[in-house]
Amino acid sequence: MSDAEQLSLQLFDIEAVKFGNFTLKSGIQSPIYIDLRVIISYPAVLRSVSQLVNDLLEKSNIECDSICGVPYTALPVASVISVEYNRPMLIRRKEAKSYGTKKMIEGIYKNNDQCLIIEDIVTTGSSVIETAQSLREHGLRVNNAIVFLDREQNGKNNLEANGITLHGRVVLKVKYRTDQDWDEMWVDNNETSLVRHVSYHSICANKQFLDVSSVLTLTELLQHLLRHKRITLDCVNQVQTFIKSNQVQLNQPNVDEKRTVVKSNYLPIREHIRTIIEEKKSNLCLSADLTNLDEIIELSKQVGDYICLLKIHCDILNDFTMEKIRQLKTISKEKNFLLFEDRKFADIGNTVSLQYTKGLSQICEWADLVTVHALPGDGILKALEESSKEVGEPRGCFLLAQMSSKGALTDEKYVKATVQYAEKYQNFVIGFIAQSRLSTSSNIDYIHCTPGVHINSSEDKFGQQYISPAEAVLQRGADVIICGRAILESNDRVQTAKLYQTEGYKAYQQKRQ
Ligand code: 6AU
Repeated sequence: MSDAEQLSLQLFDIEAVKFGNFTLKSGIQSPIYIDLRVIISYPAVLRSVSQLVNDLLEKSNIECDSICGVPYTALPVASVISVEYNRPMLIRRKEAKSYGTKKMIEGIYKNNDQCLIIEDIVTTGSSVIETAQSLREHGLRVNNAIVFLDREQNGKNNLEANGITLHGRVVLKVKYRTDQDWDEMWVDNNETSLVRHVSYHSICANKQFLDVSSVLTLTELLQHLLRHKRITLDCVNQVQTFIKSNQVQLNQPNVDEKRTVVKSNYLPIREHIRTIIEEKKSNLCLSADLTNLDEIIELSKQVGDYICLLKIHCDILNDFTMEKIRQLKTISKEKNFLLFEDRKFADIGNTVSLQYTKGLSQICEWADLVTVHALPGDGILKALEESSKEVGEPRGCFLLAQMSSKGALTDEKYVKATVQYAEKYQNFVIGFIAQSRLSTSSNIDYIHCTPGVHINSSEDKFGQQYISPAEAVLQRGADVIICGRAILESNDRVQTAKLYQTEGYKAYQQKRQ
């Protein structure tokens, strides 16, 4: 008898699975009742459940820095796995504490740590989705979940609607090389058939995907019980009819999460910006050169609907924390603009890669876009592009080709060399910071961003030079206008942002006709 079969019988014997006529919380009459909470009263059963979950974890070759049991039933399972198999554990609170640290996640973790979710039963999938989302918001990577029992009540579809894929008994993940790239296959040795096929690119481009494996499905559980005469065929049929006619739809599929998956998975960042520009009728990048991140967060809520990019200088912020920057990132997703850190990297490859990924600000983790100088040579792009692949979302940069300030040394020769670097790293360099339309040898539609835009001023006291939105777009060929003080120093930032949005987009449309 297999371990799963034996455990199915034990679950029946301790009445974790009952058959009869039950009124569920929803008022529905059900011929089956499953309550795995009782297993804590039967240490041997708790141990077996934990062991099977851990077996699947090992067979699936899932690598994780920590495990997190969904409260409450999966918590003891995760604890046993943690102690027995020496796997550090995290706990996700259901509500934040009202005192002290207000932490949502207990336990020790670092940014980008890989965390595996453990759940006892998946019915709608909502608690797995919620847990994954919360862990991700805290900087953890969550790519896998293991569920003990899949009730087969549409959890799979609900999860898929949220960019999460449920598949049973994955035992082998095969990576193989295609003409252009690496691909992966999931192989189910139970049926020796391919149960799933995912392209490596989609996993790489978006680690938002979550693969959920289950130790046991309800059908398997019923079969085990039938085989050992614990239940009759009639009972099996009744339960299966009930399950088929009670497929659950999540009331509010998590649209945001889905949108994120679709966007980052299918839209390369250059097209993503073009789409935002069209969708929001805005080619305005707000240069939020403020020194307080709380103020930027508030401002982004007010003007987020009118911009396509929000640019900051994180090194001038006196209250920078990763938690706050994640809040800003969440707003950027809600309001559909990209986050742009104007870091102006200009060092050797090794140093910029550290500046991009490490330190207090860990720019690569949250900035969709950064600015880079071509001055040090193209090693800088190689280093940044390589580092950018460590995160699950697309990343890109703008190369500084021409500057808006008086006396800038960016002459024609420099611009030409900059364009050549862009062509060499065309997947990572999505466009230029420039004062004119640059001629390139490929037909890539590089995004040209022009700073130094102001309707009421022609310069500042340090040599910044301004032109109007129409001039930037129609005469200089800008796609995106970058405006800072024109908006920040106005009497009404929201109205002024709207004005620059209107002016910029009017010119953008005119240019594209
Ligand atoms: O509109 P302003 O003058 O208040 O701000 C312009 C913003 C500032 C500059 O650091 C930046 O645009 N900038 C850049 C960028 C974006 O790289 C290049 C440049 O040549 N000129 C320029 O002003 O945040």
